[in-house]
Amino acid sequence: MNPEKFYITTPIYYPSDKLHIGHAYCTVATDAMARYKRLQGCEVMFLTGTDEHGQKIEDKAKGAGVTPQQFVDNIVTAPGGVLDLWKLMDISYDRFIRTTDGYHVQAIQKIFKQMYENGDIYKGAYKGKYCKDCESFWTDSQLVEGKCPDCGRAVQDAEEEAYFFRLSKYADRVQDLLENTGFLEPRSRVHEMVNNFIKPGLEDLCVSRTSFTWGVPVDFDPGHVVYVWIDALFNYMTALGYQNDEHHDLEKFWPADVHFVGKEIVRFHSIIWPAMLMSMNLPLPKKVFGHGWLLLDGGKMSKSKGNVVDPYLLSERYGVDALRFFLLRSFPFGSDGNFSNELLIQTINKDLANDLGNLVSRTTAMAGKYFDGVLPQEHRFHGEMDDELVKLASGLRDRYEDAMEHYAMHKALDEVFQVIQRANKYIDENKPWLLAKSSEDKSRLACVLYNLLETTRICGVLLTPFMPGSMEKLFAQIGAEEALRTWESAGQWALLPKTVSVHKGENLFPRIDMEKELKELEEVTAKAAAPVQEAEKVPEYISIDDFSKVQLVTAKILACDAVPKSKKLLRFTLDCGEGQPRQILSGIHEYYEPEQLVGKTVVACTNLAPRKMMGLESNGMLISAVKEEPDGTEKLHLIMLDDAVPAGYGLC
Ligand code: ME8
Repeated sequence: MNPEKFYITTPIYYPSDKLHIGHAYCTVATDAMARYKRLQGCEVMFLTGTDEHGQKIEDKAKGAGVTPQQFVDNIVTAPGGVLDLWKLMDISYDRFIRTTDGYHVQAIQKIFKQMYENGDIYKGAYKGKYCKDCESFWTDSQLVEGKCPDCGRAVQDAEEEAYFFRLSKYADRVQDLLENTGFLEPRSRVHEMVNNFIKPGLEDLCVSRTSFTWGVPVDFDPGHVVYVWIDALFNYMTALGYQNDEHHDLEKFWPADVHFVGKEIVRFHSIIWPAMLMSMNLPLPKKVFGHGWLLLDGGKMSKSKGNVVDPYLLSERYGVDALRFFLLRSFPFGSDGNFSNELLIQTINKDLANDLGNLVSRTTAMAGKYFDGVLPQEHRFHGEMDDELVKLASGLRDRYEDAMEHYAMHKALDEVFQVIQRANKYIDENKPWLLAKSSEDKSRLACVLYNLLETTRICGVLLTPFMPGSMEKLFAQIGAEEALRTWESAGQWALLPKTVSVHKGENLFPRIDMEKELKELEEVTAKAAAPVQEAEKVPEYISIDDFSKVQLVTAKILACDAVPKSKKLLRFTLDCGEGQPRQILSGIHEYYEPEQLVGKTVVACTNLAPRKMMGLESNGMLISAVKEEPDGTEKLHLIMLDDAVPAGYGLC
């Protein structure tokens, strides 16, 4: 029995750069699953969206000279953005959430407060490392060669007053969930989570930040914003109406049937997410499935490495369905897969042009040539010759279902293509062109073509979730009416009318000339990359009005000492010409000893909003030059003026 409801999600994407084909991989997989479930008659909720808060977005927006909201809008809703990409890729999502949507923001504030009130969130001080790219906190022992263990990039010291979630309290329950239920798949990821994260000791998780503002504000403690992952994970429920009145599907669809997520974010989904739900006494999702990465030249595709593949370019050249098919046919969903243009073209040529395309075009062409497109009533069945194909095609739906239920989409496709290959062999065995020569063999010829059409129909139904647009065209060519495109019909043989009308149409998947195509592809890719590099060189101008908003003054250092318990922070008492001293904290202890600095004249920005660090208020910022050292680290040099300049003078 199929469940009546099915709730499936993709991760919500960071709109910090344009999405690449690695992002499309997960969304296409989710779409195929959602379409498969709809085909089975389930009421499906397919959720996707964008995860729009966090320091990375704030920094990028600053760099681009726009507000964070303008920055994300430009990647999500502008032409060529995320919404357009999903439209192009035929993604049939039912709901799209943006974490900047008002209803979500308010719901997150309520959730945070409830966890604070139930005692699972408490206030403390965070000291450790932070990877801005992954928006992840790390302890020293978790770093790999001093770098972020997920992405290998440099981490920064993070030290601030913060709220913590009592993750440690849930360690045993989460371990039990992972080890003793089917919550996380593939199974190999269970060992990774338990051995790498739970067994070494699960520490409480820092769940608020104060060093930037682009996030959901903690409403009962201004200055704190909710850690972006807490904000992001709850999207799966707020999008259904949890803690808001925008939607009303929570009862119907929660708990989710499956969250599809990339392997690097399995940790968040299989440890932090269930622990937070346990804290809120909420039902857990039924499954988290961690898929592998699309690799290019052996490394994960990522914009910052400059090795991304553009899904727009590939869909334009080969069609959306060929691209969707390639992604799910070529790589087992749980494992990494090496993307290459050769593999893409090879897959299109072999499976789509040769196997499926040939089966359809040969069958429809012969029906046209020998019967003017309409098969006769009389079909002569030949047990020995027909049984194997008929049996294989009739049982296909069950084998396919078995694979799909285990999220093994490549296996389901393999089952379909075994039948398609068998059908092509059946043509060679039966030699319809010889049967056509004798009028006595016409009924046998009709039966052969009919068996081929039925096989194609069943395969077409089961390929619909993967290539919806092309399968509609296929059904039109083989004369399969709507009623013969259903899940029920894919489990039955001989549903096409005996006198079916066939229409040979356009070639569904034209063969590609590999050598010529690879050369052209190289040229277009190079051309497409060029304007981006040019564009990146264009400076982001600000107006003089923008500049004049920044109040820069000369400041004399009256006193300086280290902030207790902080490795980085120095506390400065400054004369900024205001009649009373001003206190500013600056994270430069690694570069200067306090006594070196007393008496020096420096530059301070005095109209930054006051901010608390380690319990002390900082009223501005000292200006430093950032110098990159030969080993790649950055060193700050305070801008110092000579003694001729007194304190309190403005800079222009
Ligand atoms: O992680 N191959 O967002 P994101 C396969 N906002 N999958 C890839 C990939 C590749 N080369 N590159 C990226 C986030 N992905 C969070 C999610 S959910 C509550 C918050 C996948 O835009 C990646 O593994 O960085 C992840 O599952 C998804 O794209 C979104 O990545």
